[in-house]
Amino acid sequence: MNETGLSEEEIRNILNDSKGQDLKYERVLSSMCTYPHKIAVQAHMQFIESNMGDFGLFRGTYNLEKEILSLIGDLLHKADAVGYMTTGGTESNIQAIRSMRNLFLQSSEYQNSANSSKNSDNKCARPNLVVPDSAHFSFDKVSDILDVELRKASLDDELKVSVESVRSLIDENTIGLVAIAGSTEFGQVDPIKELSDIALEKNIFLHVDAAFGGFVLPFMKKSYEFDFKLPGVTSIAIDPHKMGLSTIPSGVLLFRDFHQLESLKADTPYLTVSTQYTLTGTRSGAAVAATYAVMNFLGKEGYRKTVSRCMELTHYLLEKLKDMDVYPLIEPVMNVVALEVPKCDLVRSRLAKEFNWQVSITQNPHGLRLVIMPHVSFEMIDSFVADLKKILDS
Ligand code: 0PR
Repeated sequence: MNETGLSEEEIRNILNDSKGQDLKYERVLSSMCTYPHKIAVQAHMQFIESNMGDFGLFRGTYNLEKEILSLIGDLLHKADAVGYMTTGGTESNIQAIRSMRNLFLQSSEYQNSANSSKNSDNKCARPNLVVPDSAHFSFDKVSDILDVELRKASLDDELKVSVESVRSLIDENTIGLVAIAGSTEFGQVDPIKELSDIALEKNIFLHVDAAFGGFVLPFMKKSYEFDFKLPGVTSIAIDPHKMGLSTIPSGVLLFRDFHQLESLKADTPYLTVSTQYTLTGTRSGAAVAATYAVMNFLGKEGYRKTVSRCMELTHYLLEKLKDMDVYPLIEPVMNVVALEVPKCDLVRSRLAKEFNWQVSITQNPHGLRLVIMPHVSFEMIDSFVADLKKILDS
């Protein structure tokens, strides 16, 4: 660090230069994030210093968080669900599984088996979690951090998790299941009703990762069963900083029952509040205000319009691609499209190098992946398809 500071103008110039090196979303078809709504940005700036890690100092922001939880709880058919605002899907997934694991380790069956293994050479078995093979990589982090074995269930032809495969992986050390409502690569929704039935039958937890789909599915014309309406669903991750049009970092984790949240409790003796359930200590109150502002500004009607436009653009894209004999790997459920394109890794790098387009790749099956976020326009799609055609024809 320099002994004396730079001038405001010097700092502004450096920042402008850095900002100029960032890609603009107008060339990005790979991201699950987008420009936050203007009203969210304004609220974020107004609450920039607010720290939810010590919310006794920020009672107003704390009340906004409570309102958000009940708005999202209501959207997900449980207005009295409990939870908190996280930094996004990764933290929500970690905390949901941490709660499952803590409650499993405290359970009387586990305690009994732990006591009996003390008297023999048997080691206490490691808890396991059954996730779809399509689960986001945050679950690999979960496994590592929490020392929980990850059992990956296979997918069916439509890239939904196979219920039979899930069933076959469950044993007495399974702490719970994960279902995805909007998979990262394909935007697919798992058979969550069936998984909810299994969770109830086996008396285990079911976490729904709706980080992306949570702000899409409730606003679609077709109705999907994926939330607390299903009695086996015990927790949900949903991210306002993706399709919710809020600022980063805005995630929400909701639990069906208070005892799940309580299992995450830590004492915080020297703060204005004596307990914390969160993973991080210091936590952005700006993201809370931003999420409150955009959710109340748009209302359900606003989100319905946003989702409907993204879906219209998705279908427009598919129609144009049909003329070029390019088809999706599965019929898109939401605004995530995976295309069957020969040599897609090469196509992806040429799109970036020659035309500055950012797209991504799905692993299994291999395809070119596009996310049609609210920053996408009809003109953007026209121009992207024209550039893709040039590459495929050459
Ligand atoms: N669960 C699902 C279903 C997700 O798709 C993601 C992120 C997460 C959890 C984790 O969320 P956080 O990244 O908020 O912790 N999915 C995208 C991905 O990893 C996130 C993303 C966003 C990637 C913007 C790129 C990008 O430009 O691919």
